[in-house]
Amino acid sequence: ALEDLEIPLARREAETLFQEQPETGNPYLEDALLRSYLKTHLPPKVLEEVNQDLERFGNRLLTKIKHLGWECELNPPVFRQYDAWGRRVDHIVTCSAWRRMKEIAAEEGLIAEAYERRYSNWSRVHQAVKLYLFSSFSGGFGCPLAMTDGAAKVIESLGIPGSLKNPFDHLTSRDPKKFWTSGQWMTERRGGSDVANGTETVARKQPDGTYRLYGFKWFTSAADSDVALTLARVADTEGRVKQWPHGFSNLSLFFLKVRDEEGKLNSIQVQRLKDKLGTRQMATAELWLDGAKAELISAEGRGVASISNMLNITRIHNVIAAVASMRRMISLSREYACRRVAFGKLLKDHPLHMQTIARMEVQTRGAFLLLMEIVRLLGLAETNMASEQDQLLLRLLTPVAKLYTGKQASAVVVEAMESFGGQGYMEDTGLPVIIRDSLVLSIWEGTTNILSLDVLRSLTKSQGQVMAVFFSTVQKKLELASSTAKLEPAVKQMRDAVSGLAQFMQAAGSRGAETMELAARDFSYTLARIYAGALLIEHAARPDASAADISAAQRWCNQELCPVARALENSSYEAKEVLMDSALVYEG
Ligand code: UCC
Ligand code: FAD
Repeated sequence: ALEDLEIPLARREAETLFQEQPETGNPYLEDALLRSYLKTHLPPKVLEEVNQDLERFGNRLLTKIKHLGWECELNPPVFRQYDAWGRRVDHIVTCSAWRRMKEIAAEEGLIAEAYERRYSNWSRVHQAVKLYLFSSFSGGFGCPLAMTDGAAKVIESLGIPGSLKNPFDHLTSRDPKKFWTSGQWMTERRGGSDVANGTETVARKQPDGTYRLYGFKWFTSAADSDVALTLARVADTEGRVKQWPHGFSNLSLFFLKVRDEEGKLNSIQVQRLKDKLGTRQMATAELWLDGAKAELISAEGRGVASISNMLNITRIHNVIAAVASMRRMISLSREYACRRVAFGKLLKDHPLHMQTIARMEVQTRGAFLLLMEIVRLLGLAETNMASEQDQLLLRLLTPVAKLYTGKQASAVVVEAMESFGGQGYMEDTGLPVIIRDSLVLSIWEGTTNILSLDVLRSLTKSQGQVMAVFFSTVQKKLELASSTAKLEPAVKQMRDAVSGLAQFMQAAGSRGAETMELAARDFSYTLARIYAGALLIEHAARPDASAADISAAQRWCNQELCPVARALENSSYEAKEVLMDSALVYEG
């Protein structure tokens, strides 16, 4: 009888030993680097208002939006092809929380903020920071917002033509009833990187001047969106596709509404929804365009160049999502370390565990400052306050940051998962969602290699000028820090890396395009590490910098800052290595 009693007692005792869930607070108030960045850069009046807005928004995220985000994860979109009576409806059914996210995005001005420009050049920073805070709680809604921002940017850069005035107002509206989102349909089956050669969709001109599109779009995210920008080849009335001279990709850019006034699809059929590893809260569809009515919005044959305005914005949103996912995982991880005990003490009191999280923190800080630098430059460009140098730098740093932070996010979130032990691997903690959703960041909006080649494109386009701007900007930031004794070793490491990069540029210049193509990835990583290092040093050189700011700069600069220098020494970019790469990959 005594034994019988002991079992329930033991169980009762065990039931009090649940693992505690990490609870984080207002994400704005808990983000020391974000707050110190804003304090350093925003004019006082702007800071006062932005600070209030972000604190309020942080509370809203914590108390309302977070739960909606989780609902989106639990209720992913479903595809209903037929109604009960056998009629084809192709309905993508989204959950109420997803639809509520759209309303919240409008209410918070998550797109509007950037186009109203009430804080002039600082509006972009304000918008980006809100999106950054929103990202990890948004249940994937950051994706349609990225493309909406991109579409608004394209329309604005076209001077908001009369026919697009109404769509522009919808895309940038704060009214939840009026707010529209946009898709970006570029990828077809034959290729998502090589869009110019991969696009089979044709556009036939109609007597009223509009076009009808015929083709198959292989990946279309946020397929429940109201409108889309897409690419097609213009054909004549016989269906023959025009040939364009060199410099024209054959593709043109189109704007279309996904549904008509009655809610009927615009001669579009949904083939199916993609069965994705992550971003499952958001519908990515395969679409047949079967005569979809569309408006040509670029010069004929200039589709790729015209949609690049969208790409550069969505790539910045990708950086936002990458930094946000790292920040979220670290917030949870450091909080967990204050609750979980191992070997008789809290995880936070195990130096090796803290070192592991601190390394992630350093990566995240570098990525965060890179993000802020890009949106600062974008804000200047959009308010006619950017110098030519600023514009060149923005063009260069956008792909650099996208490719670098996409990879960082994958590494950091996986490392952070381990910091929860087995719990990190459990679905219902929500942690695997962050990991799955981060892994796509290096694929969509251009893969790492494609973005590395885009970095080279920006060099070619500026005839090398952009690198002169890069070097002088980094030098200036280092000079500002030269009187801070504690930063001396970091500044020295940076100067060595900068001269390694300069030597590489000189050597590569005499070797031709093949060397640069092989070096493109290492080169882009070099730019990312050196520029982020300069930003960390600049931030650490402020009079009110914290010890952590200084340490972050020192530690960042302790990593290999200039991978191209070593690779050049090892002859990694020589033609014989190309053959050896293939031999290695295909042996056996
Ligand atoms: O993946 C997608 C959506 C995912 C869901 C949304 C996620 C949102 C973010 C996350 C937040 C949570 S949409 C699909 C994305 N697809 C890509 O990114 C395509 C990847 N491929 C490329 O990026 C290629 O580099 C291409 C297609 C852009 C270009 O290939 P080409 O044919 O070799 O292009 P060219 O001939 O070099 O360039 C054509 C023109 C040139 O201008 P001109 O003729 O004046 O010299 C280029 O300078 O386009 C210009 N151009 C650019 N300009 C090309 N890229 C750019 C650029 N990035 N910025 C400015
Ligand atoms: P490929 O172009 O076939 O590339 C395969 C591999 O080859 C990649 O690793 C690439 O880096 C490498 N490669 C290709 N060319 C080169 C080269 N010249 N040098 C070196 N390496 C090279 N697209 C849209 O248009 N709209 C969307 O809404 C959308 N949503 C998406 C959602 C999800 C979840 C995913 C996963 C993708 C989505 N995409 C969308 C598609 C995405 O943009 C493409 O998958 C991506 O651009 C890569 O194209 P691809 O899949 O055709 O790969």
